[in-house]
Amino acid sequence: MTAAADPVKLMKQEVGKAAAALVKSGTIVGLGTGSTTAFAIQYIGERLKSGELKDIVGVPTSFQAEVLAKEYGIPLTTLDAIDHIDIAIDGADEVDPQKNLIKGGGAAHTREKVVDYLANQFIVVVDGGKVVDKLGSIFAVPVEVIPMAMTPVMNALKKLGGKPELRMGVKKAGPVITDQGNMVIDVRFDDIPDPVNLETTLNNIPGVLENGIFVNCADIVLVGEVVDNQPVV
Ligand code: ABF
Repeated sequence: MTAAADPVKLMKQEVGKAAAALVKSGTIVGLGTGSTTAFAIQYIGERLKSGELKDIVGVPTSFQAEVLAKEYGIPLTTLDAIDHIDIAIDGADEVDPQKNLIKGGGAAHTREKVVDYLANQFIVVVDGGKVVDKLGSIFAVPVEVIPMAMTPVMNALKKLGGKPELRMGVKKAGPVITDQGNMVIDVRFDDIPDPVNLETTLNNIPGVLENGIFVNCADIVLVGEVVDNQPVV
């Protein structure tokens, strides 16, 4: 008896496949982070393997994306070797009606923002649970901070009306450390009426490297749902 296919996994696979189908031969592809984007990376690799897709090169946004890309045979490059990115595919934790995002649940938002903002076309892949009326409804805003500034940044976030918490790792053994060797503070706001302004304000706090609010950058948002136990994109 085979286990019934998990409809959520099937849905994420379909979203990933739909994003991978947008990649054209001969292009430079930003490879995002997260479980939904992982399927897009897999299907890009399968398209390469079948010969349907040719001559692409990937720019990973995290160590996780780099490992997956190598696993699926996607050649990689770095931002020093290219002058543009044609398309980036990445996940998100929240998407609002203006396609503003909260990202960083995977503590990779700093490199993600570099790649996603550089891309000529940025494709976001999410499940329906990520779609919100207003940013901050479900997810706190991740803020990458250099360790020596953790306390003053916490205080500055409280002064902004936020409720900051240092992100701890598995089993609370210690703080999560980013690919840059920094820490992540997750800050909850009761309301985020102006994400553009908050994004700038957060990044102007001394000691903050990058925050997880992505504004005016997403071009296409692919949303997966499970309807009558079937994946719908
Ligand atoms: C990454 O994808 C992060 O910015 C975001 O937190 C995560 C979402 O992952 P998933 O697709 O697993 O929900 O880009």
